[in-house]
Amino acid sequence: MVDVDKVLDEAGLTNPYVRAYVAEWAEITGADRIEVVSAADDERLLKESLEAGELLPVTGGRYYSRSFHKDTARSEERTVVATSDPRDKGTYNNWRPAEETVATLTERMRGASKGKTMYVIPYLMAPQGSPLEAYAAGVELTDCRPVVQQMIRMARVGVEYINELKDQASFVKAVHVTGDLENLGQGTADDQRLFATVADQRMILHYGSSYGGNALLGKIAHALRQACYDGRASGKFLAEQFLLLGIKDKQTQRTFHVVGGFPSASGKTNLSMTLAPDALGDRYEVTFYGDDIAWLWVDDEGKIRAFNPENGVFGVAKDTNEATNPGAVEAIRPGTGAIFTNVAYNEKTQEVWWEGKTKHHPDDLDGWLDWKGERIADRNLDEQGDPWAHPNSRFTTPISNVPNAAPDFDDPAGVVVNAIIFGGRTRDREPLIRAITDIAEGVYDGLTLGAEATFAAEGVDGQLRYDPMSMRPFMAYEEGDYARHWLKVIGSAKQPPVFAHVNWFQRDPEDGHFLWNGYRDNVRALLWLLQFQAGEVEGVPSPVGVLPKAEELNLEGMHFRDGDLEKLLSIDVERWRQEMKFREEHLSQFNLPEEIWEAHRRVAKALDEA
Ligand code: SPV
Ligand code: MN
Repeated sequence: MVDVDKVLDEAGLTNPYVRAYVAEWAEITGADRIEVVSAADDERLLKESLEAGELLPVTGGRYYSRSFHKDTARSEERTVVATSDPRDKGTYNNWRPAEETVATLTERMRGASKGKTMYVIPYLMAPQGSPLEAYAAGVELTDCRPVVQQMIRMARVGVEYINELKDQASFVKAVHVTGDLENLGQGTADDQRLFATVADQRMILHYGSSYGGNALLGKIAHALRQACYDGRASGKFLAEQFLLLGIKDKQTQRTFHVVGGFPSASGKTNLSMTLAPDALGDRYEVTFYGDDIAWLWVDDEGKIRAFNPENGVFGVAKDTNEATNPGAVEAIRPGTGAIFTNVAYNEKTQEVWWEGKTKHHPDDLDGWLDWKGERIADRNLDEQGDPWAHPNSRFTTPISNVPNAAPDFDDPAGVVVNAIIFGGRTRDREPLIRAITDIAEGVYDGLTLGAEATFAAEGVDGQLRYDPMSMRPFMAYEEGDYARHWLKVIGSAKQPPVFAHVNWFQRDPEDGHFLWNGYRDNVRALLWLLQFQAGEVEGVPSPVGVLPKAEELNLEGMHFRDGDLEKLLSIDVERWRQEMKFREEHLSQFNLPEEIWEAHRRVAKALDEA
């Protein structure tokens, strides 16, 4: 048996509630050793992992990790939210009763860390000193060392964050046990993996994966699922899968802040790290706060404020390059200590590569291994077109490495939110941008957010896979209550933000070309929104929001084919009427407040009369 008290004393871990929790789970998991870690241990832990072969060196002091080949993404089917109140059961949260879920996981974890070290990671999902600190502290226990190195990049890690808590008992218990990855039956009827957020006990129990999205418990499980639940339980805040960026007008010295929800593969990371287009760079500066999560609350003056609870970026590597995301390329350059997961690795030159990093893969195949660790030069003819990197391969790097990180990204007071945007990937119907000033209509728009089904098998062509507020995989309680909570929080602001829906992906129906250039030019749509909110432009009303007039957008340096701009700034009423039927069906799954149905009917009526 480990002498838990001795280890915790030596680490200076004084919080009595944390000590009791560590002792309890050390006994259940049966770990041979316990080690309390802080960010200062990073270098030593990296060295140990390199020696153990868990990490491989990448040029310039960076690192490579490969996860088990059946363990490369979040598993939504195996992820549940458990509480003791059946009213928390929603459409998307895979609700389970708390008692049986805790019992099942305790049994799976019993003795499962035998022979291993249990790392104790005290962390904070917030800048230190924030008004939401009571919801941000956690202690992850993990039997996987690379999880520690990733957590050090993604969160604030160290005993000081939990020793100094005002309410010593207010931290999330987050237990991660890897399990025997080769014998868990991933994807079969007898799948042993289970990832549970026991929300009303503020406890996270994840068993059966070492992939980031399932194993870095501060990120998805705590800062989204648990915080989504805590936000409503406390009545104080919203925790959303949103980006957060700033746009500074150097002429007026004003900075605007935008948060935004985008379903996966809709360009959220690229937008969050974008720069101003060259033509507007003298006047505007875009700054980065966060690519994935924002917590929002109303301050004492009635303003909506937000911060990014994370300290790093866990980004998709695929298609990251100078053109799509120069900020990310900078943030993972030599000298950043970035960790790459499941990309291709050259064991001779210690380089990494992924699809879209360069136009073609390296010509010389010598030394290259694919994401499974198999030699690319040895591939059979029929395997030659297979990707080198896993499509969900990732890079992990702290925000401080992002070149345009906002100077105040670490400010515990957060920043004032001027706009809340939603954006899907829609080939027709959705204009470039439509502004919404009514709060219920804005929340309604978020609830009907979706991404187009990519394959015919996923649904009717052009029909959306709805992803309310981009929170579908992270919803912690019933969606109607979620809508009520949104109306309550945003409705209590004295200066409510403007809402907007954006779409960078409209295509020409004939030859399929994109009508809008995208990338940095997307900032132009946001600039219009901020001017609209300030009353400097008025736009044109439509049944689904206010659209920009062409002359109100700053399009300096852009070129359009005939008719494209008109299409980007108008709506196809027939397509919208069709969409309203799908929306009705989608919303009927939830126990929605009347305000949301009223917003739906208002939009439907305006479309009928258009
Ligand atoms: C997502 O999947 O939305 C992510 C990455 O942000 S993961 O941590 O894998 O969930
Ligand atoms: Mn995400």
